[in-house]
Amino acid sequence: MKKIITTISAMSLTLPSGAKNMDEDIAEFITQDDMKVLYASEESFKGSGFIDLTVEKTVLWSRDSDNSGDVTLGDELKYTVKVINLDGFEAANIQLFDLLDSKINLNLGTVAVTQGIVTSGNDFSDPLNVVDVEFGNIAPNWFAQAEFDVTITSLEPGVNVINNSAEVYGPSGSFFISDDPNTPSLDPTRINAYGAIPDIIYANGFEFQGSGAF
Ligand SMILES: [Ca+2]
Ligand SMILES: [Ca+2]
Repeated sequence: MKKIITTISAMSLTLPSGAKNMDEDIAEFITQDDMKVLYASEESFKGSGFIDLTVEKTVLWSRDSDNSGDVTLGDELKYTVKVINLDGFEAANIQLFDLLDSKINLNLGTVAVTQGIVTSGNDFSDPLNVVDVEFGNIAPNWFAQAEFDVTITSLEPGVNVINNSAEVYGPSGSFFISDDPNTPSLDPTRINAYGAIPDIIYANGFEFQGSGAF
C-alpha cells in the first residue's frame, strides 16, 4: 500500500527523493513500506490529526463514440476515486479535489458520490475541469467514493497520455494524493489516447479542368 502523509506542522509533501531540505534537529523519518514519512516531532505527530487514508483512482474507457476501437477524440472515460479510511476511528471533513487534464472535459452532472455533497461538477455553470466533493466524515474502516464521466476534447496527433491525480484533504491540513492501484508505484492514473494524424491534402487533389469549365 502506498500513501503520502503530511502533518500540519511539516506541511510538505515528502517523497523519498525530496528528503533533502529537512532540519535534522526537528525532523525525523520513519519508513512505511517504501515511502518515507516525515513528521516534525513526536508531539506534533500525536496532536495533528494524523490519519491513515488511502486514495485510489481508476479510469475506464466507457464510450467509444466513433466506434474506432481505440481511445480517440470524443470518446468518454469514467473515473472512480475511492477514499479509504484505514483507521479505527472516523475521518472528519474529507474533501476531494480533482483538477482534470487539459485533454478532457467533465461531463457536467455526472458526478455521483456514495456520501456527501458535490460542490463543483454537477451544475451547468461549474467549470469543466474541476471536480470538488465534500465527503464529510468517513466511518472507521470504511470508504467514500466518487465517480464522474469526461469527454476527450483535445488531442495532439499520435499517442497522448491522459494523466490525472486526485487530491484529498483531511483533518488538520492533512493531504493525500491518489494512486492508480493497478500499477506498482504511487503514481497518477493514466490512459493512452490516440490523436488523428491529419489527412494529407495533395496539391493536385483538386484537378483543374482546363477545358469546358466556362
Ligand atoms: Ca474511439
Ligand atoms: Ca500505482
